[in-house]
Amino acid sequence: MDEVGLTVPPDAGAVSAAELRERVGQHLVFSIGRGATAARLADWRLALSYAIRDRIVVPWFQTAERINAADRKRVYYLSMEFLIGRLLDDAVANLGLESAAREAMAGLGVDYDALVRDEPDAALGNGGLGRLAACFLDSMSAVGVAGLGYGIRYDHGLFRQSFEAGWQAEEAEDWLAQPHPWEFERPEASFPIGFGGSVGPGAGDAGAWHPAETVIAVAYDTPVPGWQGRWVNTLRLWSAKPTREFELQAFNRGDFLGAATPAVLAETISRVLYPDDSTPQGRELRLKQEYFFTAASIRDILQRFERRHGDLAALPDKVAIQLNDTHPAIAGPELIRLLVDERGLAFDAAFDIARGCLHYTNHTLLPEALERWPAELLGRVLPCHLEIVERIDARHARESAAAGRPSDDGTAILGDGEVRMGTLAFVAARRVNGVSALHTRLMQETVFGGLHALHPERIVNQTNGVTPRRWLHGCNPPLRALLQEAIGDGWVADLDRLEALVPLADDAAFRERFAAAKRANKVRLAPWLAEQAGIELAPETLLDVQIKRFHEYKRQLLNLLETVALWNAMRQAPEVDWTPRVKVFGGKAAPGYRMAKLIIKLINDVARTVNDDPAVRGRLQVAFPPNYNVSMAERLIPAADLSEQISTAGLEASGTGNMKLALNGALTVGTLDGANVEIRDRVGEENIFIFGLTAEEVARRRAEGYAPAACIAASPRLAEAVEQIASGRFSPDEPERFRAIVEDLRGHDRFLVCADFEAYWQRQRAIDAAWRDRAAWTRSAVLNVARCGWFSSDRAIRGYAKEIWNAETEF
Ligand code: GPW
Repeated sequence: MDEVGLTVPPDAGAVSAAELRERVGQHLVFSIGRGATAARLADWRLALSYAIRDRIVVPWFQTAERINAADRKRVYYLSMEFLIGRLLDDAVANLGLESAAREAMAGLGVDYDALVRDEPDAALGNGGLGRLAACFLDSMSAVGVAGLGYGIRYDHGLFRQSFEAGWQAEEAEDWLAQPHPWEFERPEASFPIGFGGSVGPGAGDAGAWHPAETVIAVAYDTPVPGWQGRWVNTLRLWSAKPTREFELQAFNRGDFLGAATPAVLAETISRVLYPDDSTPQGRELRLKQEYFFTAASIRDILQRFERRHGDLAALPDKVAIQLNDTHPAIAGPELIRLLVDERGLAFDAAFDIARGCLHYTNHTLLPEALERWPAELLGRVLPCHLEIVERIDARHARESAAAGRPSDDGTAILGDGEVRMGTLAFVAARRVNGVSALHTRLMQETVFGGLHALHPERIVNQTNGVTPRRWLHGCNPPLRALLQEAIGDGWVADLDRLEALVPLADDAAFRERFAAAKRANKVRLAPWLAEQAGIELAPETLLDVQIKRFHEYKRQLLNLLETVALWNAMRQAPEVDWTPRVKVFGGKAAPGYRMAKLIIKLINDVARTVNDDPAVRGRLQVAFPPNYNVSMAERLIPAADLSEQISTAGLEASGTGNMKLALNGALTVGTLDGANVEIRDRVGEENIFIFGLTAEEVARRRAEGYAPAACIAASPRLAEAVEQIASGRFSPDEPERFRAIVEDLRGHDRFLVCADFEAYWQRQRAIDAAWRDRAAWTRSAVLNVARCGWFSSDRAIRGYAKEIWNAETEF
């Protein structure tokens, strides 16, 4: 830097509003090419983003220098999804530049908040899995882990959802339609990635691979500043580009169309994020995406290692690779292939090195959500890797036999013509982790039972967490201000400090101010909710939210049935002083998931009926704002009073929305599932509304032959609600519309909605009553905030660093 005589901006943070304003003006003119009078909001936003990015670059270099100088062990987080959302406000806050940025923009006549909202969400993920990866990136920078995230730079992120007559419609998302100011293209960091072809006799003992097609993976780097800008890691996303040679050969032959074919194939690979959450599509393009970003990342990792180290046996001392679910599980075979074919190692030595570096996080026990690839497809797209998978399976079988395990214990990687990616990831990993205490225990007892018996030290727990920067400091200014006054701001980097609030829960004056902050958030939300969903939110109303992907196991249908039953009860007893509620639903369904989309339509039909009914006006309203995303979560979560976490016990691996809502002072109504269990353990039984069957009870009910009809018959209010849906009460134009839902509820009810209905109803009425004692409610809400510090993703990352990666943390 200094050697080339550049004047670099001094320390992050140390910039005045005047200086920042000057820099914004310069970027507007010289980077955007526009003058102040012609500038649109987006131009100002880009100009400010570049000015902020300038402040990150030097600490970014300094972080790299520190890591290199200390030869620190590096942690690579491989994830198909990074649901990062907007970056400007987050970067500004991390650098401590909030007042400078506001003042600078005000001086230029631009509203800072409008400018922040102008930024499109980077929606490179579906839901919890992708958002967890984003929180982990933030925390790796916050605690100073030498971390690097690898993923795909999708041209189109998760689709935009709208409602057409209440049905979900999907439109392509276009976050790159405007320049993305946070990234740096790195054309020099590129690797050819092959597909198909054949495996011939080669140098190593796995045979050399001759791919039929090749694309180029090109890196785009986004700096990830940690709290106070003291550490800056990188998110490296790969984009697929065509190889030039291919194009030119065809072009020279006069085959112009053929010349474009590789370009089309190449660019298809990073074109679009698959919109399926927890239900993998066994499509060839998806497999190619998985291999594409994994192979590029592994090559990048090896190259970085080999620039500084000679002995490949030392790889596990310097490199930890975390696989976010099985999507990058081909990393094992790929690393072995590179070590054997290109570095000349023996298979067993290569396997041991790979297993020394790789770690796998499992996020689900749902059998249909576990990835399996037809061996035929894998052999066609990645012939060499299929051979390596067979060798890994053979070695696993030998280890298994040596340990005296039966050969038919169901732990084979290959079986029924398929490759079981969870098993592959497990066998090739040093550590395998679940994402909540319950989930990890169930992993050990169920899906990975056989593998756990063989490798009892391998499965460990790391309960999920969320970043307090985005999910408290950023999204909840009223509460942040109150915390600042009450306990300072140490909590932002050390969330356990929220415990200092515990005594304040009994301080009436503090409770008043806490309630006022919640109220301010609701007042802030109201106009938006009115505009998006035609709902009037009075601040006295209990705001009840269920925001998450639509999936039957998450049981939005249970919430909806209770809504219908409550509507009936209010109509039948208008003289009762009902607790007023607004129920908010938010979330997307996979475009091919018919049942989930039908449930969305049912919610919209019920919402119309209920909201139009004068008999419940001011008492019950249902809002379903379209296109739930990270930014919408940032609006809703601070205002919420009640958090719906009502999955069938044993099926939600962890949940992270549950943590965000509790951390912002919403009380949870929930089953003993995922991390709800740990939330209860921390906030205390009296500050959470637990109901329903436990995971063990669910298993027992199913084993006994669960029949929902008996539950419906035993609950008149459930029977009435189901009958209304069946008879077209909410769909008079098409009475049969919800037949599939009704038949499923009455016949099979795989997710035990009917079995839990009465318990849920009773709990909700207890919630109505609890809301009336506002001092006691607020006391519980304060205690939720005070005791949820443990759910920081900083704690989770420190856990991974110590117990899985064996990597240092700087702070
Ligand atoms: F099925 N999760 C997700 F395990 O968001 F792959 N998408 C997915 O495809 C899967 C899991 C998969 C979620 C879990 O459902 C949620 O319980 C968990 O909190 C989250 O991953 C992060 O661990």
